[in-house]
Amino acid sequence: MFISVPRLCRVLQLTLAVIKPDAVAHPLILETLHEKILENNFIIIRRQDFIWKKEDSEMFYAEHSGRFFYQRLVEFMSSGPMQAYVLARDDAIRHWREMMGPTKVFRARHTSPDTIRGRFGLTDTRNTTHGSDSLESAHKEIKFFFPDFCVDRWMEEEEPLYRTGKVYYDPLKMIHALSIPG
Ligand code: DAT
Ligand code: MG
Repeated sequence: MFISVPRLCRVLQLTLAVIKPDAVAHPLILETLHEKILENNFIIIRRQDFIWKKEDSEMFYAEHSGRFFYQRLVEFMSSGPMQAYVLARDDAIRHWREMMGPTKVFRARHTSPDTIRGRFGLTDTRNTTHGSDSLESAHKEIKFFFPDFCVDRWMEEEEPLYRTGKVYYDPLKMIHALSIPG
């Protein structure tokens, strides 16, 4: 599957998307979410499975420590496998968050039933997906999951190639790659 050049004319932005344990536990939901990512013209730069220890959850969600849901959140995020993606697209951060819908599943079901959380979320904690909420958090979160991935270097060296070149989807690795010219 090639993404043609004209659709990729605006500068690409990176975001971190995570499919949380509640969704990874259900292969059909996981598959549907992966397809949604592709249908929405995201370029999958990295994709990897993770299983967190409690300490990883605590570190990632440190900003929420002290909130009433923190312990529940930390335990849930270390309760089973997750799948993390580095996604590229124009306006990727906003677009992925729009696809996810509101944080609170019970609200999402009413106000945005067609969003990911509205369709698949189980509770306000077990809400199916994560998405970075700003450029700063995307940088930080991509580094958290993929410490060898340098966002600045990717933006400088790879972004122009992914935006203007032919991008190929590898169905076995389930990520995109640049096609070799000729
Ligand atoms: P988001 O994941 O939409 O960025 P957030 O950063 O405010 O939302 O919260 C992080 C996670 O914490 C969220 O995905 C699920 C959990 N959470 C947030 N608010 C909650 C609440 N009121 N009750 C239960 N879990 C909550
Ligand atoms: Mg958040």
